[in-house]
Amino acid sequence: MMHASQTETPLIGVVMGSSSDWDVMQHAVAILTEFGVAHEAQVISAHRMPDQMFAYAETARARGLRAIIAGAGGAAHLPGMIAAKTIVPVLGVPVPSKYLRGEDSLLSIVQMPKGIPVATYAIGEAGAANAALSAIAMLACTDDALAEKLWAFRAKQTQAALDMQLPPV
Ligand code: RP5
Repeated sequence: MMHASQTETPLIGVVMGSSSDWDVMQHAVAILTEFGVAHEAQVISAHRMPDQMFAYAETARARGLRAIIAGAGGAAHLPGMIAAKTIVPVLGVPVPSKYLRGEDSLLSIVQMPKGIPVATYAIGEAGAANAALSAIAMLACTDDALAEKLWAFRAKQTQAALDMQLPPV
């Protein structure tokens, strides 16, 4: 059964190789939701449903997607193979794996051949959230309201760091 969710006319696609990736990839969706960016999220497996993966990539640009956040674990070929079939920017998120803790995912995603880029993020939750923030930054190049939201997000984060207290020694 495919996990799928969608807000109206998605600008950002979030795809992942398995529903087991959701624990990590939900952090990308949470950021997109927080910023009010129209998005869709679904399971697309490079190895278990390659035809659907290619169809997704081939139709992405015509459907209006401006970036695709793709997360996968282990032999994480999903971001690279989507990138091979579309010119929509692909942001790859390495999902932690059971045996190699995501180092396999990271290397599978990051080491792309020259000519087919995948922007690769940190392993896990930070990578998923940052991929969404990068996608938002791309949209903010031509969307002043979104740029303001991004600056407000940064300011809030800065204030939180300024307010941090350490326990007495
Ligand atoms: C990858 O295999 C998925 O992205 C997932 O991270 C990993 C394990 O998938 P499941 O066996 O949990 O479905 O394709």
